[in-house]
Amino acid sequence: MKRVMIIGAVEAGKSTLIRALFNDDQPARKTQTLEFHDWIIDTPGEYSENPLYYRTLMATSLEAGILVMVQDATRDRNYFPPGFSQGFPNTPLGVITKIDHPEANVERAIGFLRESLGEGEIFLTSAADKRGIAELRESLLLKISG
Ligand SMILES: Nc1nc2c(ncn2[C@@H]2O[C@H](COP(=O)(O)OP(=O)(O)O)[C@@H](O)[C@H]2O)c(=O)[nH]1
Ligand SMILES: [Mg+2]
Repeated sequence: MKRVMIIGAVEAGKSTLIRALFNDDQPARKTQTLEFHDWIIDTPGEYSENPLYYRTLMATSLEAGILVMVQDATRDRNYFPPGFSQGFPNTPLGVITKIDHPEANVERAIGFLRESLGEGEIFLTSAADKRGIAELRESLLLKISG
C-alpha cells in the first residue's frame, strides 16, 4: 500500500485533518517530527516553511505515493514556493482546510494552491463540520490501493 504524505504550513490544520480522516475527534497536539499514522505521514509545518527542511521532505516522499499539499483557507499567503509539487516524485493533490471558519476565503486559497500544486485535484474540507472529509478519504484510499 502506498502512503500519503501531508505537507503545509504551521497550524494549517494537517494533524487535525488526519484525525478527521481516521474519525478521531481528539484535538491534535503540535507535530514535532515526522509521524507515521498507518497509511498517512504527518509532517511538522516547519518542514514546509523552512527550505532547510526541503531535503527531509524529499527523502520522506520516497515512502509515499501521494503528496497532499494543505492550504489553510484563513491565511492570506502561500507558504509553498511556486511549482513546489514538481520537486516530488508523488502524485500531488491539494486540500483546503477550515472552510467552516468565518475568515475563510476559499477562492483565495485555491489561487495560492494552484501556484504551487499545478494541475492536481483540490478538495475543500472542514475538520470542524466534516465537509469534504469522507470524499477525501475515499479518494485517497482509492489512489493508494490502485
Ligand atoms: N475552524 C477550524 N479550525 C481548524 C480546522 N482544522 C484545524 N483547525 C485548528 O487549527 C489549528 C492548527 O491545527 P493543527 O491540526 O495542529 O495544524 P498543523 O500544524 O497543520 O498540524 C488548531 O487550533 C485547530 O483546532 C477546521 O477545519 N476548522
Ligand atoms: Mg501538526
